[in-house]
Amino acid sequence: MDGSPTRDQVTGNGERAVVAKRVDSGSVNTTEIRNLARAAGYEVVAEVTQTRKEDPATHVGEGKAETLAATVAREDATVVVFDNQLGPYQTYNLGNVLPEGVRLIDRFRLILEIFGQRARTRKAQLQVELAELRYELPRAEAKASLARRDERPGFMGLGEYDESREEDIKAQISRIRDELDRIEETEQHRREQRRESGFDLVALAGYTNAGKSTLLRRLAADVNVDENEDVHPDLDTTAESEDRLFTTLGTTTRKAEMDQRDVLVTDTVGFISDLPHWLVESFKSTLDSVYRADLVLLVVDVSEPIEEIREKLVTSHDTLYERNEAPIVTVLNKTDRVDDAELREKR
Ligand SMILES: Nc1nc2c(ncn2[C@@H]2O[C@H](COP(=O)(O)OP(=O)(O)OP(=O)(O)O)[C@@H](O)[C@H]2O)c(=O)[nH]1
Ligand SMILES: [Mg+2]
Repeated sequence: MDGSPTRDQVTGNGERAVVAKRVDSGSVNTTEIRNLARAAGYEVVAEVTQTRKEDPATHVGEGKAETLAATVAREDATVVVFDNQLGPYQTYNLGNVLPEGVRLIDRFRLILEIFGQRARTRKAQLQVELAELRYELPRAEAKASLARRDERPGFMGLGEYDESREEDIKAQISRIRDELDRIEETEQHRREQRRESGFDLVALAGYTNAGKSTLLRRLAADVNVDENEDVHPDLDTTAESEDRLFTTLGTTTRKAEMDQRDVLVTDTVGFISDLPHWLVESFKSTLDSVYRADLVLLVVDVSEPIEEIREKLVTSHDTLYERNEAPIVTVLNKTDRVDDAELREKR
């Protein structure tokens, strides 16, 4: 039930999903989790929300869990997407309430599914794999320690107790880390070469769907990829834009048209709120192109409500905070969607 999907398992695919979300207080906003579910390929057919403190057994209250099950049955849904993080015990209990065969995933599993679908390069695939293993490790540890305590195999149907699984995960994590380290070294070397040949390195960062890839195409000159292949193996003729979360997963670097200086602009994966530390860490190789740039352009979608802009800026700065070495300049994007008065206010 809580098992990792295999690498080539296709998720989403128009499956009918019910979105669920609990908050401690205030009103519940499901816009982002719905967009994430859609980005993963699910059709969101209903939502179940609750404002109350977390129930240790079923996350939402017992009655709400029943409502959720009834909604899933009524809508003929096959997936429940929780915006909250679910513990292994809660996953197990909710699984018992839901109709047979319904999959239950949380926000992080969902983001991992999206990343898994978008991962094209070796580096992106390794990073997704690393994040999945890090997601699984504490769950394997919990299973093992509970099984040890109870001196019985298996923990309440959570699967066969197998201590070697834990060791296995740790070994895989360290193997992937080594490979990613080597990739990082190569990329660091490439950045140094580029600086030596006179390029300033500018990185586009910002919340997912802010318009980074669109801006890259605006800034970038046409580059003959073949001609530059040796020097710039990560040059790409396209940087896809779409009104969808996490369109971009890998990095794309292009030469920008500037009067005075030679600039290389890099587009990369977007930020999102409530990401656990291990997930951000897993994408360190990709985020390094931001952290190690000469200048970071932090792209903001100015057409959104001011509160949302503020929250997304906080998330972006949090993500950059620990590692970023470059100065940050905030860029207000999508200005065509607001009038002058609104723009002045948001500035
Ligand atoms: N109106 C308007 N729309 C824009 C502008 N810039 C981007 N968009 C739209 O916003 C959506 C997201 O743009 P992307 O460039 O894909 O955004 P991104 O930041 O690269 O998103 P991810 O790769 O998903 O993190 C697309 O539908 C774009 O067409 C702008 O200046 N004005
Ligand atoms: Mg993009």
